[in-house]
Amino acid sequence: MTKLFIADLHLSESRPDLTQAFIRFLETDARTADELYILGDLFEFWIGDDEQSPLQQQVTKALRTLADHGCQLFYSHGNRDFMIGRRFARECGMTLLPPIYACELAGEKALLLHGDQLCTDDEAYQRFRRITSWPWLQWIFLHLPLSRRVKIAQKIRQGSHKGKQQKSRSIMDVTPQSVITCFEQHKATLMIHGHTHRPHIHPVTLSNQQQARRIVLGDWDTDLWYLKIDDRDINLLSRPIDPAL
Ligand code: LP5
Ligand code: MN
Repeated sequence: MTKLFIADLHLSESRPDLTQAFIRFLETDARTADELYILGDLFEFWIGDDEQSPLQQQVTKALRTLADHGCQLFYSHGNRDFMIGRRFARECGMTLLPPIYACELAGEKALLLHGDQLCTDDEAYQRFRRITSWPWLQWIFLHLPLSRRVKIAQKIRQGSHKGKQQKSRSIMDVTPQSVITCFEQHKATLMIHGHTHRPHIHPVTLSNQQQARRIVLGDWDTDLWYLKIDDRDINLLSRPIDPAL
């Protein structure tokens, strides 16, 4: 049983090389997998399933083809594409996961999540996250014309970019105590997430001295990153993305 995990591809019309690398990944690596987990921020931003842009259509087709080949697809929302809805998931043949998904992996209780939930020292971000999760606000946003939605998303992205320049590296990383609390609340010993763009396998010591592992996936930019778990083998892998793609 082979399971692959990816996150933070940030696909957009301005990076066709990333889209091509992703499609190739789906046609090669993922074809040999039984399950593919996308742990958020597949897109640079998402303004509604009704957008139906050429990029969305291209990605939908590639994911659907993989699903039709028998690979099970799972999606966990990121902080940039938290508006991905049931319609897009259905079209791709993907199952949407809850914000923290508990399952068994490599014989351990594991948690799958995007990771932004763990950055609790970033109070401005957590406020932003709370406000944008309000259903009535999302409803109003989704009923605006597409062109307005794109402008708002771009404004928020600019605000986020500016905001990040004022924040320290540690504030934008996970808060260690929040990681431990999350492990303990779910009685888990393995965690897989993205968001921070700092790929690594971290050992974590829980309050009762039990050992756990936190695996951070890498973002796709110059290199593509994925985690491969088969039977009891866990490998965090990367390779350069060919800019000529
Ligand atoms: O994404 P990244 O890595 O750059 O930064 C994140 C946090 N930023 C965000 C914002 C997203 O990048 C943009 C999301 C676009 C969504 C489009 C749909 C909109 C739907 C609205 C539905 C109601 O998540 C960043 C973290 C960083 O990770 C590290 O963890 O620090 O957090 C922020 O920067 C948040 C800021 O601190 C506060 C938000 C500024 C918003 C400015 C809005 C201005 C204009 C609004 C116009 C209406
Ligand atoms: Mn993210």
